Amino acid sequence: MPTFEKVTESQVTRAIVSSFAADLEKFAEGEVVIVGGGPSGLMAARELALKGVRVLIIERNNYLGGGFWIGGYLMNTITVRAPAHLILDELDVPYKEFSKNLFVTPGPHACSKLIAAACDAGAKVLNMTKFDDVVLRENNRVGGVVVNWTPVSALPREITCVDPIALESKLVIDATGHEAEVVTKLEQRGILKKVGEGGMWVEKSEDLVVEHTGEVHPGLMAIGMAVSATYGLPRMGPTFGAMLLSGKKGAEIALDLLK
Ligand code: 48F
Repeated sequence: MPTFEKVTESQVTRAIVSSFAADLEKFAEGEVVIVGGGPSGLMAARELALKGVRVLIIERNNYLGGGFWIGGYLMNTITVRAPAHLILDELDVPYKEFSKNLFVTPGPHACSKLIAAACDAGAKVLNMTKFDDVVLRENNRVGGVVVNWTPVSALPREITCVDPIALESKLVIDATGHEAEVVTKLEQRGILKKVGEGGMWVEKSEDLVVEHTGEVHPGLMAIGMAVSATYGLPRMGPTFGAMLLSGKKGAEIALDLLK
C-alpha cells in the first residue's frame, strides 16, 4: 500500500473553512434556493443545475434524501407507478415490475443515485441548515431565505440567542414535504392560505400533486408533498413517482419564471 503524503492539521482546517466560505459567499445572492433535500427537491435541483442554473439545497439534517431512503413502515422497498419509472431509467436506478405498472426499487440504491445525480449536475448543498424565515420584498414578494444552523435552532432561545443569516435568491422552492414550512411562514403572516394535507388516496393524489406543482406566491414555488399540504390534496403514502415528476415539472416552471 502507498503511504500518505504529508498534510498538516492546519491545512485540513483551512481547506474546509475556505471551501465552505467560498460556496456560502456565492449563494449570499443566488438564483434558486430549494428548501428540503428529499426526492422532489433533489430532482428539481438536478434538472435546474443541468440547465446551468445556480441552485442551492438547504437541508436541516446532516444527510440528504428525506423520505426516499425507506419505502414506508421501516421497510426499504420504494414503489413507483408508471410513467415515473422512466425517471428511474434516466437516473440509472435498477428496478423490477412488481405488478402491471407498479415498480419496486431498493431505497438506498434509488436515493443514493438521485443524490449523486443532483451533485453531478452541479447543485450545491448546505446541510444542518434550517429554514427559519423568508426575505420579503415589495408587495410581499419572496426574495430569499433566512437560515440558521440546525443545532442553534434546536436549542432554547435563552441558551443560543444567535441571529440567523439571509440568502437572497430570485426564486425559493418549498420542498419541505408534509410540513410545507416555507408556505406555512407566509400563512402565519396572513399572506397566503395553506389548506393542509388530505387523507390518503393513491389513485388521485399523484396526478393532482404534479398538476398543482408551481408558483404559490410571487418568488415562491411548491413541489412534492408541500403541494399537497398547500392545496389540501390527498396524500399518496409510500409511493414516490409524483415526487420525482413534481420535481421535474417544478424545474421547468422555475426556468420559465427565471426568464
Ligand atoms: O419529506 P421529504 O422526503 O419531501 P418530498 O420531497 O417527498 C415526500 C416523500 O418522501 C413521502 C411521501 C410521498 O412519497 O409522502 O413523504 O416532498 O423531504 C423533505 C426534506 O425537507 C427537509 C427534511 O429534513 C427533508 O429532508 N426539511 C423540512 N423542513 C426543513 C427542511 C427546514 N425547515 N429547513 C431545512 N430542511
